[in-house]
Amino acid sequence: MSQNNPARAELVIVANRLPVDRVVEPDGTVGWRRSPGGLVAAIEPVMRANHGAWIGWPGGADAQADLEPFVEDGLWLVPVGLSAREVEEFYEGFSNATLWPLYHDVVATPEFHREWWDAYVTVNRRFAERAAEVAAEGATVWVHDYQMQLVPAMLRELRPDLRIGFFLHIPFPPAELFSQLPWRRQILEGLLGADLVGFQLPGAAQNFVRLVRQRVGHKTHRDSVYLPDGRVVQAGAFPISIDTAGFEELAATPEVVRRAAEIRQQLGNPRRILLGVDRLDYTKGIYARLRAFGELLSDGILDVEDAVFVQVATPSRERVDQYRILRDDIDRLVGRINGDLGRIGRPAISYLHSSYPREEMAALYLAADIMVVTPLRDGMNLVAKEYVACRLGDDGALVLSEFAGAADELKQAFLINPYDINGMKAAIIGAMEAEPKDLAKRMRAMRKTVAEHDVTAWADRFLAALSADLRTHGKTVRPAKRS
Ligand code: ADQ
Repeated sequence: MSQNNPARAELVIVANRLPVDRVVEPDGTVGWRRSPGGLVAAIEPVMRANHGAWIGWPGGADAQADLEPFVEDGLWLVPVGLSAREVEEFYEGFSNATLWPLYHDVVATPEFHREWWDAYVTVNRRFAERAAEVAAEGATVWVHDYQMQLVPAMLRELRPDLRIGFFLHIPFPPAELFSQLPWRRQILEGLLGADLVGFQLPGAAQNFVRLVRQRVGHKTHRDSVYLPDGRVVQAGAFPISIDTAGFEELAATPEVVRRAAEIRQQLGNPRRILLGVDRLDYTKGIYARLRAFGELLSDGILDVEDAVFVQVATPSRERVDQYRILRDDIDRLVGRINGDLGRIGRPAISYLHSSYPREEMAALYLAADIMVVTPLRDGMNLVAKEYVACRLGDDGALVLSEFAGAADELKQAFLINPYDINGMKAAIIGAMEAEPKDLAKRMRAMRKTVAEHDVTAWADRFLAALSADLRTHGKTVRPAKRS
């Protein structure tokens, strides 16, 4: 495919990032490396079945970079470049310092800057124009996440023939918070360009429909919005999931089992291993969780001989101020807890910034007796589901925040309020002291949930709902072939 004479795709994915990273080799040649991620795994099969195209930013700051579409490992990828200023204003600014905190309960203060908004509009338009070039007549376009909320309406204006779906991976806030946004109406109108607007939870869909009624003035009934031109926009909940079978398989391999035993040994064979795995993000509740663990040690309820906390925290968005501050705060807290409460060869917290391959993640999940997932607000939280999928022996315990989307499905977890440190301490001890029979009952139920609702089912369900109303469209999207 060339830019001037494009072949057209029947299914087009629009997301902020391409599923590959652009790497410049020492000799100056540009190459691509697959970036691991749930979204690629979810969408890849359906993309292959439909000869789909994926539009996204390849990373880096060079709007003029080599932006010819290309095929990588059978996937048709269409890069959209961003200038250094756009990375700052659209990505780090409006996406990650305005929308991200606003949509996560304002746990950090969102910043509102008019130049950032202008960049958001410009970049969304570029993505919409690219999608309009690439999509075949009557094709389906699936737009993803908070960075791209204006794309649906911009694209509909360019290509009214398309079927357009939008899925938000993060929470959608209640009207009381969303209404702070100076550009609230434009965002709602942007989303209304889609035929189907999907959220992680039913409450988020309700927030959206209520806001549309209040702020845009359209008629609504339940999850439907009736536009003056006769078009109907459907909202709904489509809780995302993981490649459950893939994790189950990994957790059963002798290498992963061996590695899990090795991790235990390297940690000094403590009676209990607690584990946290998160992007280093202030929404994930890492600080309060480690504080709770530190207090259990300083109160004398736990001893470093009994329990070690492994916290994997992958640095992210490091150019955004709030993230730098958080990293410093957690570094200091871990230093203090280890300094005050650790012993030689026995740190209280094993703190790791690395990014790991899936095999190592599975080994960590297998090694952990208690998985501690305590976000202050989280769209879903895939880590909780990955842990459950790996517990083939129906053992282990999940301590889970009520404010993670995953809590809606994983009801048998030890549910906590992440703002309540004493409650969190009690839940950790409760999980540690629970009878194996109780743990097995809980884990069995949760494993059943993640086995029945995996990521392929999620993508199929969304795309089926998107092609459900065929009054004006003769085409449907083929479901992914199950292997
Ligand atoms: P995230 O905020 O990134 O996702 P999460 O759902 O937990 O959060 O997904 C993180 C993913 O990264 C998991 O698959 C995990 O295994 C992986 N990961 C984390 N640390 C890693 C490390 N050190 N090495 C390797 N892999 C690591 C956003 C929303 C979530 C929503 C997802 C999907 O914020 O609420 O669940 O999108 O919609």
